This record gives sequence, structure tokens and C-alpha cells, in this order.
Amino acid sequence: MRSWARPEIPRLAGHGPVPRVWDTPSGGLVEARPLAVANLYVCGITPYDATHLGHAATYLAYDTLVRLWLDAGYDVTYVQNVTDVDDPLLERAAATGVDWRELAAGQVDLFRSDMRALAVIPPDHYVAVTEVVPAIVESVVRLLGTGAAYRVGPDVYFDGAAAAAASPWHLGQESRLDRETMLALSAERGGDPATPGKRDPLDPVLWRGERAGEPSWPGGPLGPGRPGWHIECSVIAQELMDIPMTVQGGGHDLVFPHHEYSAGHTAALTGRDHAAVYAHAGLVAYRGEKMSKSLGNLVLVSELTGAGVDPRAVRLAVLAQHYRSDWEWTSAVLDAGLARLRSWTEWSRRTVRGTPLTADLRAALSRDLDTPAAIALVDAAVLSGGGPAEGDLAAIHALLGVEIR
Ligand code: 5CA
Ligand code: ZN
Repeated sequence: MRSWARPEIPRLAGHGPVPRVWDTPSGGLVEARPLAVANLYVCGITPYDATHLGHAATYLAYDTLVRLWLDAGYDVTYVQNVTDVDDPLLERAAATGVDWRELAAGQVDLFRSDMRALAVIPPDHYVAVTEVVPAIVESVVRLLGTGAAYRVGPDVYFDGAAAAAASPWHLGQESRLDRETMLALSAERGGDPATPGKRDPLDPVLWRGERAGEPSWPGGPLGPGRPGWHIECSVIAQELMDIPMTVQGGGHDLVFPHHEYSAGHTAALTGRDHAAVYAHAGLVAYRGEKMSKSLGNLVLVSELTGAGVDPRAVRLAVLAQHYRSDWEWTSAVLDAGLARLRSWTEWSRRTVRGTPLTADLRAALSRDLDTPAAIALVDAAVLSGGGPAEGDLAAIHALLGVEIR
């Protein structure tokens, strides 16, 4: 489907280093070094309510990674999905009497305009689940054929134990969690550990057979139904990128079960690892709790910009937090972004040249996307009394995505 307009990205002299990011499975910093092209998959929105600042923060984290790869001289293939059919979307549509397709289309439009306002680089492939159902059906049929899937009534489940025996993946490989924690998270995050008839309570659904009142697609030998969640991202990634991809990204809430089983499905289907690196962004809270559509404690980018806030200040406010930490959106965070945009703009007009920043910005950002450190470098230059050196404003624009004018 259509994504959104690409922002201007100045080309800088020379190249930055290959970025290092925190890898969840190995629990340390690793080089996100592309084999040829940098392949990035970031889990996209479930469009049942407006995009909030938490989503924006996650997409800004990977936007920084894309900018660093481009600056290091790599071509990037960036894929993002839209989960445009899923339980929460259908529940919200039923509760409000809005057609689920209309609900999703409206929310995706809002998301696009928010991403555009924030100068987020669009994915090269922006793919809705409803666009790839036949490929998902074909994959689930193959998993049934190899014994990595089984039927429970009208539904098809992934056999985690069988897949682990026959592929490079094993349960816990990505998340490194113990079973008790996995069971709790599965119940909390869209799994169904209590469903009777499963070989393992953790086994996730691959194909949900048709239910009255729910949309369904032809499933060939599977019968009519709709895709499970993790197989969606596994199949979209395999269709559009070389596997293993360079980095699988998303918020920290996707470590388990989503990325664990996306990796399991990909390994069972290809015999290969799903990703070389699994990087996760921290979660943004508001008024003491994780910002979430289901809790309703949302700060919307569109409301901020609609109230006249410069989107560059929103971007600076978010980038002043390290992407991996959990943090809380407050008026003080926004005020700091606004104040910075003002002081950097004033600095950009000074005529006395300061010490060049580009090399230090590149070095700071390549250490686990340390945007707060990069911002502190600019703040220090502003305080020094001089103005920008040649190339500084282009570097801030290219690497932090903020055009100071
Ligand atoms: N459609 C699935 C992924 S396949 C999904 O999780 N959708 S979502 O709309 O709930 O979230 C979209 C992205 O934003 C995910 O990467 C998720 O991890 C991230 N996210 C959700 N809530 C927050 C939050 N409060 N702070 C930061 N990131 C968040
Ligand atoms: Zn996903």
C-alpha cells in the first residue's frame, strides 16, 4: 500500500561508521553490519485507534538507524506492516458500528500524516496483512505438510516443539525468557494459552478458522479464515527481504511472543534465522502508565501539531530520550524540545564558526543510536558562543532529521 512522502536527507561528506545496537537475544551491543543491503523490518501499527507518541518514538528510533546506514554508505530496504485485521480492530469496529476496513483506513491515513510531519523516512514496502493473505495461506499449508503445524477444530496452530527439532530456532532463542514468564506474557499479549487441544499452551495460532460476524478469506485446504499475528510479519519479511534480515525492530512489548514466534515461523519455513539482530525500543508512558490505545491515555502527534507545536520540536523532545529506555511524556519534555529548537535556530544564525560537529555526532549516534548524546553535543556548541561550522547544519538535518533554518 501507499506509504508517505520521503523527507529531504542531505548527503554529507565522507561516511559514518557502521552503527552498533543492543541485541535482545545476546544481551549486548552488536554491529548492525549489512551483508549487502541493510534489511530492516519494523512492526507497524494495528490501526484501530489514533497513532500516539509512543508509536512515534519507536518509529523515530528506527528512523535514526536508517539514517546511520545511509550515512555509512549502505542501501536500505525497509519493510513495515500494517496489522489491518486483528482481534482489537474487529472488537473496536463492532463496538462503534464502524466498518473495520474504514476504521483501519482512517487510522492509517492519520499515521501517514504524523510520520510525514515528523520527517520519518518511509518504508520502501508498506504492506497490509490483507494484501498478503494468499502467501500466508501457502506458508501455513507448508507448515502443516512438514509437521510444524497442527489443526485444532477450524484453527491451525504452530507446533513449537516440532519446529525447534527441525530448524535453527528454539523457544526462548530470541526472548531468553523462562517458561513461566512466557505463559504470563502470552496470555497478556494476544496469545491463548488456555485454549484446550493445543500441544503446548504457548503454541500460537497460524490460521483462525472463520467465525460468524468476522471477516474471512479463502484458505484453500485450510478452509476460510484469517491469519494469525506472528505469521503475518514472518511472511511479509520473507517476501520482501533476504533472510536473515539485518535488524528486526519494534517496541519492547513485542519481544515475546511476537518476535519469538515470528523467528520460529521463519526458521521453520526457510531453515534460516529470521534476523541477525533483534532491537527493541523502550515504551513511552503518560500519566504514570504505558501509553496505549487500550488504556486510552494517549498523546497524539496530530493534536500537538494541530495546536501549533512545530513538529521539529516534537522530534527533538523524543530524540532527547534514549530509544531503549522507558520514559514518560510530560509537558517538561515538550518544553525542552521547544526551547532547543529556539536555541539551535538562534545558533544557526551566528556567523562566527565553531569547531566542526559532524564526526562527533556520527560517533555518538553509532553507539546504540545515542540521540541524547548527539543532542548534548549540539547544546554544548550552542553554549560555546560560536556558530555552526561548515557542514554542521547538514549533519543535524541528515542524522537527527531536524532541519534548522
Ligand atoms: N501491529 C503490531 C505489530 S506487528 C503492533 O504491535 N501494533 S501497535 O499499534 O500496538 O504498535 C505499533 C508499534 O509501536 C510496535 O512496534 C509497538 O511495539 C510500538 N508501541 C506500542 N506502544 C508503545 C509505547 N507506549 N511506546 C513505544 N512504542 C510503542
Ligand atoms: Zn509484527
